[in-house]
Amino acid sequence: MFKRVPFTLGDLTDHQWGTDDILTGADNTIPRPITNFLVGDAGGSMFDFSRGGDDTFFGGSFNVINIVYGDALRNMSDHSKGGDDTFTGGSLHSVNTFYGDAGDSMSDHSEGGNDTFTGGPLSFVNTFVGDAGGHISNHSKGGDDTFTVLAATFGVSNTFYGDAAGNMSGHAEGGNDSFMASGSTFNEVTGDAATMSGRAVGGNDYLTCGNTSGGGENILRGDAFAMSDFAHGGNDVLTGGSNSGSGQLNNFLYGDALSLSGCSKGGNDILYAGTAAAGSTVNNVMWGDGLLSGGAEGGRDQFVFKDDGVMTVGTQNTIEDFSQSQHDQIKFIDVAGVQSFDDLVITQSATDTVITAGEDQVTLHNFTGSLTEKDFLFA
Ligand SMILES: [Ca+2]
Ligand SMILES: [Ca+2]
Ligand SMILES: [Ca+2]
Ligand SMILES: [Ca+2]
Repeated sequence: MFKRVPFTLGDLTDHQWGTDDILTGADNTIPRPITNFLVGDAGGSMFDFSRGGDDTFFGGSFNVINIVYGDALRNMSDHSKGGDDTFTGGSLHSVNTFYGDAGDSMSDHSEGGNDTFTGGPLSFVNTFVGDAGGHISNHSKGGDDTFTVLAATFGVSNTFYGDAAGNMSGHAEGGNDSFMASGSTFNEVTGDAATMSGRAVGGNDYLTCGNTSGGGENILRGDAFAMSDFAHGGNDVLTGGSNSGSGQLNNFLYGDALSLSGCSKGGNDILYAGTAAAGSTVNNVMWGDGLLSGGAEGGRDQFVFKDDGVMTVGTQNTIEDFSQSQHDQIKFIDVAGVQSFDDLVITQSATDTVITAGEDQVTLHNFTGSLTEKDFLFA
């Protein structure tokens, strides 16, 4: 039987279960920044069959640093389980960091909860880690976490890890996480963990950068920076940001990771290029998997170029790892004058292949094979 216990500075153990609390950070009234430090259940670690409560956090406003831990400040091990926690960012110049479950690592059979982060309209710098600030190992699992920031001012920056900011190893499994940001100038988004090794499996994540009215940079990785050993990427959907203002927006999309080595395997991912309005610029650099070495294998990926009226993908689009043997495909949606393979103009330029589709253009870097109807989809 579980026993409900209020917040403790120590550990949660045995069948202790943290209460469901509402924690509100202080607003700032002085000219220097202040820090709110909020923890949902345990100031120490969680062991045995302990559980975190479902907590609700509100960050403070006006030049405030909010640092929030949904369940445990330190580690989660054994069969411990995080609660489903909710964080809402403060307004005006707040800097928000939210760890959904453990500030440090998760091991054994621990499980992260399903946590939710919603940024305030003027939350300036947001860092979200869905489950563990450190590593996830053994048979531990990340929860299904959700991050949303609809920024109202220019210059907002978001960093997101769906599961762990460190390594996922052993038989660790990432959750199915969701990232959605619009109006932000810089997004660095990783679906699962910084690195994945052992037999870690990435979750199936939805990572979406919305519209900005000006330049900026978005880096989206479906699973990790680097995958090694027998790590397996999830089947992720990545959407680059669009640009309705001036300046240049750069989208870097990696279906799995920057590098895959050992016997790691990429997932089957769908990558949407970002768009730009007339007079603004978008640059899409797309990798279905990442740089493969050793015995690493890529998945079956789809690269989507979808125009939306005056918002088009334009001509600065490159696919870095298009592969016919992996059954990758290129899809054009709502591109004016392009309904079938016959509407495409395909030329070679040194070691590249250039596809012209109406006003849009896609370059397949280091690809000199002959493209056929089977390589394309139209809608
Ligand atoms: Ca909690
Ligand atoms: Ca979580
Ligand atoms: Ca993933
Ligand atoms: Ca892939």
